[in-house]
Amino acid sequence: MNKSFAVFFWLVGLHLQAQNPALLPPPVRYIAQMGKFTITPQTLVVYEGIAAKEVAQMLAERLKIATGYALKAVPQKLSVYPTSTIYLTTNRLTNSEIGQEGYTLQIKPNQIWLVANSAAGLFYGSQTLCQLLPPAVESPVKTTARWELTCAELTDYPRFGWRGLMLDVSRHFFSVAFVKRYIDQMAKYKFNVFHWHLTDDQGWRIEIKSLPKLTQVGAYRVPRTGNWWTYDPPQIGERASSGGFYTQDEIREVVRYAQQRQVLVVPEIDVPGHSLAAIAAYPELSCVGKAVNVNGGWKFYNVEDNTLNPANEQTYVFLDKVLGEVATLFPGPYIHIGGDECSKKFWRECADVQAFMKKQNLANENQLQSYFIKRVEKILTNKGKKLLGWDEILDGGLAENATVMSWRGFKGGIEATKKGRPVIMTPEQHCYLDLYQGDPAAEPNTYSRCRLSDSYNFEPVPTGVDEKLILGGQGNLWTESVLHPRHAEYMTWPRGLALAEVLWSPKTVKNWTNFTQRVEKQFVRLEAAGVKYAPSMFEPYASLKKNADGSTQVELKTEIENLAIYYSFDGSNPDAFYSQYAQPLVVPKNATELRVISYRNGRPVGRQINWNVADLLKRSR
Ligand code: TNX
Repeated sequence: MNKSFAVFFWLVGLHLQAQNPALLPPPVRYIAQMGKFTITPQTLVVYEGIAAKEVAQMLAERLKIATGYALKAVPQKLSVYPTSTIYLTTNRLTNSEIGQEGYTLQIKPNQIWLVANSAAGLFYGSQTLCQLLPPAVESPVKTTARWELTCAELTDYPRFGWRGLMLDVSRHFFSVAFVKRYIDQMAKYKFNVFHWHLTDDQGWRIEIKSLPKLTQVGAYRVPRTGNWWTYDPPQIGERASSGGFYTQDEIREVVRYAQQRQVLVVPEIDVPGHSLAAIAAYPELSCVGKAVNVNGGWKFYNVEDNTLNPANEQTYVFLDKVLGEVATLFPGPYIHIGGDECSKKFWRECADVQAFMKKQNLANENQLQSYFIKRVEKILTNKGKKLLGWDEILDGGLAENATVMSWRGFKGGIEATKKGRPVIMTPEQHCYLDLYQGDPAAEPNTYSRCRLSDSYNFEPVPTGVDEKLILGGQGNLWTESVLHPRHAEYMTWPRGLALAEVLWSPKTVKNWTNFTQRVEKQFVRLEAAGVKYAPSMFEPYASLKKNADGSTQVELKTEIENLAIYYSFDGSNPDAFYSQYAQPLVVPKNATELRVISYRNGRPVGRQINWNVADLLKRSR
């Protein structure tokens, strides 16, 4: 090749690379091309195949809202369309590589071709298409922008079939409107499972028509605000005025809404433990049989009996009714039955339960729990549903067809795969969205730690495990300390972005620095959509460094690279004219406060963090 030609192609290559989009999750393949496609008031969305209709209409609607153009989705009729047409089709030959959820996207100057084998593939392709447009496309109202897409060819499909987020609506109740908004956000990042934690000790949130007290009594508790587990129990005469539940119509509405966004809703009815709200409604279901209050965040574990009595036939009658109604409301194959953290204390102390165990030849309470779960599995099988449970369902012997959700690390999941059972990995150290994501001094009260990088470093398939048995993974938002919907968003994003990428994209694309750059671009989109996110990845976090001479120094780090940290010990607010952190700090004598802030390119990023020095020095490490 002629030398100047080579230089020309090298320059073109550089140019295309520079335009590489910030897709999150990144696709399997993206090849940029010359030229641009522009959305104009005349742009048509054309669909071919019945599966494409709803997705095309949703895409047209979304583009219409953002651009203000009267965009329409129309069925394929003519063979030639005006310039600027977006075609969605399931009727064309695609490569077998993309499977049921994949798609190919060809963006040319006058046409976009989105081709898939199913509505799901088209839906994910249209999410990608929107991410290739300016952030203004996220806005819920008309905005101005250059509605251009760089020409490109993409091939994309997910690594895992189960890409979930769980929302706990028991500890704190969240409205239907918020749940839909949450599902909307999930769908943009190609999550496809919404695990709805509907019952727990702190509230029963789903209407069961044959057991009305479950929501009349079980959905409400006395109101409390502050730090969970420190609250006062109900005072005499105090009304249980805080809570709520979803009617069956509302449940159906959410299920339909999720379906349109290719999201499977998996309901959880948490038994035999975590059942205090049900027992508050029907006290005869517990071994102790005593009247109890729905818990509102005061200590009760092993004090009040929150477990269903597995020796009482009425328990199974109850479950048959509950799961019968749940099964008709949720068309998906799975019902999650919890199974976690069941206290065995009340079973141990109950004469009826002990006699029952003897009769059934059950050697211990774990075997009794396993007996219980197996009976629940029978109930579900009769209703055409599959049992899913937390890894405690392994204790005492796994039910025959169960799927296991591994939360106490990977251990339970690995054990289940050895029995040939499918697993969803959701280990707390990577997937718990309720834990601290930054330094506790800057974050709302919670416990333990799961930083953005911890979520990003999640690898769902442990070495030596059969990959086929790992259905995928999931982030779990427990809401003991999440009272406000904005806070639920703050806890979910950006850790949800990390999980979206881990669960969708090929393992080979993993690159932390590149990921954080794309996260920053998504922050702009989240802002455009009005969704709250945590800026914690910019902020310093402190740990103590013990020196050989017995002295202690404060070490500061940030999750993302190349930030300058400025600090003060004098109680004033540092900026870029203060000392810059370079090495672990010796706390000056009599200093009571350490204040720090991150800068990049001369501008502050993230929030200022203030530590009380005495508290900081109490940290073990
Ligand atoms: C453990 S994870 C629980 C939940 C809590 C969560 C808090 C699991 C199956 N059980 O009940 O909300 O920890 O992080």
